[in-house]
Amino acid sequence: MSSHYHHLIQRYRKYLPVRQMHSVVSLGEGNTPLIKLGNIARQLNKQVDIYVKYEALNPTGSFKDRGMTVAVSKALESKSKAIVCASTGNTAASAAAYAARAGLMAFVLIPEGKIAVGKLAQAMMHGATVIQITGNFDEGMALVKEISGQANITIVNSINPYRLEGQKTAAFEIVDALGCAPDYHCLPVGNAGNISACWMGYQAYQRDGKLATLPKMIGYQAEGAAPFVLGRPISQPETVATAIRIGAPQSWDKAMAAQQESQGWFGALEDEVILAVQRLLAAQEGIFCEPASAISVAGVLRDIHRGKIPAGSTVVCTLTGHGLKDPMIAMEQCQDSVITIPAERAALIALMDEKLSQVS
Ligand code: AN7
Repeated sequence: MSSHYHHLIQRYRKYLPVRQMHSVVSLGEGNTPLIKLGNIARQLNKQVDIYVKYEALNPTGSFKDRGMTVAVSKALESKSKAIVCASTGNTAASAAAYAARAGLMAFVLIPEGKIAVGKLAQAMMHGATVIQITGNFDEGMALVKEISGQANITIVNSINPYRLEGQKTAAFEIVDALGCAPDYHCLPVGNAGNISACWMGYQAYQRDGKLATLPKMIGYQAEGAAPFVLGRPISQPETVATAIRIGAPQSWDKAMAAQQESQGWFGALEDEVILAVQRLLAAQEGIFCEPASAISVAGVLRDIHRGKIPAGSTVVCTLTGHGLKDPMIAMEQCQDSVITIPAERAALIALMDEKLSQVS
């Protein structure tokens, strides 16, 4: 491997189904930081090492780019003219960007009024045909599946196997960074592609002799959109975490297998808890992720508290998307945090003195 990082297909080509390096469509995805929590971890009543895999630092701000680079490279190889997906937002943003890069058309179906504004802006700026449907993600997904088989159009949802192939590289990077697998790998679960992909990655490394023990895979869902916790799909998912507002996950069997084979579990968290932990990560760790991502840390904190995750454990939480994706939800939570003063020295000093006196 060259010391200069290019992209994940090059770094992990041995494990990926891409053979023609010249047709790779890349924006420099992967190689995201694994950050150890400090202030939050110190406040626990147990010693647990919690790392976050900050997938927000992918080119379009979410983990989707890992899968999209492979899926779009393969679409180009197979002479597709267009890509299509249903999306709660991040897949649409990623598909739009990689299509722009590849010179392909992108059609993205989004649930009307239920996607974060940053994601919508991305899809629009990258020139995708943005199609709002008067229905939720699951209905959009069903529609996309109905048009599968159309000549020259490639579906880039995670039912496209190349998406999961690319996304499994997150597990490789975690093992490469830690030198082993974590004891627990916790992820938000929507369509359930990512938890399935990471499990594939750990298994591939184990087969290759790079890993002695596998992690337990833990999937967290929002209370109003928790089909894995209920054990069946639901028709009206609802949550503030619009990214994972999904009731009929496409990778059901794969995710179930990951949980069962790894002896992990699924859990559900309330919207208020998700938002509180989103704020906690931002305010106490300097890490800004979107609500859907915060659920992984929210779940871990709860399961440490409940004793399901014991002292001495090493935990990795995937922070799947950037906080900037959803500025509205962030602003709503911090309504009163901007202070207006006259542009005068005395007013500024008075304010700073007051604030400083509150901490000492
Ligand atoms: C930030 O963009 O499904 O369980 O259409 O955007 O692999 O679906 C997004 C999912 C977690 C869940 N966190 O991952 C889409 C879409 C964020 C996400 C998930 C998504 P999967």
